[in-house]
Amino acid sequence: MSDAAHTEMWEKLNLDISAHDGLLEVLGKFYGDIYLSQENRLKGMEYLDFVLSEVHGLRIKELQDAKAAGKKIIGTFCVFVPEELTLAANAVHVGLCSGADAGTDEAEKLVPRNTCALIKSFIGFKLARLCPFTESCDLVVGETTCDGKKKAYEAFGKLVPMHVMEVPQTKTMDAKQLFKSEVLRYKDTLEELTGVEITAENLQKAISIVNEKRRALQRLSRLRAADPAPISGRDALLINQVSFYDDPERFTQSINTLCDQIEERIAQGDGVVPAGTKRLLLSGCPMAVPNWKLPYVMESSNAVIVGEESCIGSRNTRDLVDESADTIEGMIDALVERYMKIDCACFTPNDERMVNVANMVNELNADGVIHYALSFCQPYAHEAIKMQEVLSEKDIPMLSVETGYSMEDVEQLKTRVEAFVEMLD
Ligand code: BJ8
Repeated sequence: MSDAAHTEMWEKLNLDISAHDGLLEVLGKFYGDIYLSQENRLKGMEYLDFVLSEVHGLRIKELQDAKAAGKKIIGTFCVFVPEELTLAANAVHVGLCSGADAGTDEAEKLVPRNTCALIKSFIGFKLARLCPFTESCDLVVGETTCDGKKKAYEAFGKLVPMHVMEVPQTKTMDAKQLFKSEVLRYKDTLEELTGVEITAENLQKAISIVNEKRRALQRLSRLRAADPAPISGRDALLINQVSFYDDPERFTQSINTLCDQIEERIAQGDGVVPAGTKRLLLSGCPMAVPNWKLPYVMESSNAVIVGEESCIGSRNTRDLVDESADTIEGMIDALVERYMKIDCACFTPNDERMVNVANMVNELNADGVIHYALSFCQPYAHEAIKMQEVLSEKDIPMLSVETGYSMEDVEQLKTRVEAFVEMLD
């Protein structure tokens, strides 16, 4: 696609062209510094570089072509929205979270200043007319997870067509029942929007597509237990980020090809860093594109990231949907079971997250954990305190970091992370 064709498409989506050009320029530079400067990258990462370079170009063109062919585009902000139902309704499912400050002043007229950067960012991108994904959506699905998001959707719902799913805050039987009724309500909404009936046949196929995607990401995650680390944490994060934008079947295939290359690399004893480099688990809030600041700081501090315990990471891929059901009711129950295993900090209690983090430390041979909470994120800031206690009982070192999207604190973060890495045995 030519530059002119891109611009014409963005104009049709009513983007602010000069502000959008400025954004792409900054992003391109940032990507070059943080990603393309890495040495010894796997060949398979070229696919990810390409997808990211065309994320506002060819991928948006694909969405527009899908729309022209009658498909609907569904945007989401949370891994609680079942992608399987979206795909079964022959619609496209995309993530809308963003990881850069944009339109913050305008966003602060709709939500309080002390709202996390992730929320301000998706509102700011909409108000500044910068996100072609949001502009392509026929429906945006929110969810009642943290207070910040559920209140922000009241304001955001005035700007886009919106459906909000109620996500319970506990995991009792009643809570599961509530979530089941919300899954059924989402199914009805999709059927009405798309005119496609969700049947046992199309849902079974969709469950299998999404499970395959998760299996590929699980395979990648397991391979990262090797020492030397065969892939950087930055690249693994990028893969998880791209999983929210790309066509799921094409993505699965490319990640499995990449995993074949990783297996060869491990068999040869090669890695992206020397054996014995300190290994860190990154745990906490999701990191949307282009929120690469902390991973970059960590991997420039004589350490390598070996796992991401977040929704753009293992929290989204750890559990599969049971594929044994052959009726629509059975499949809906299997979806509810799987989704209610998500250990988001919005739940109370949420002890399984502590267990899952400790397990990841063991499985991935991590030397320590960096807990990341976005500034003003109450749920993850609370759990940082609890996690510090739980991990210290197990003699697992942890550093708690709270930060936003601005680059102002990079040097300060680097000093703290370097000191943490130095004290790891
Ligand atoms: S399942 S983690 S994707 S809610 S950082 S907006 S929690 S104040 S993102 Fe999340 Fe779903 Fe949970 Fe995952 Fe609120 Fe915190 Fe902001 Fe957050």
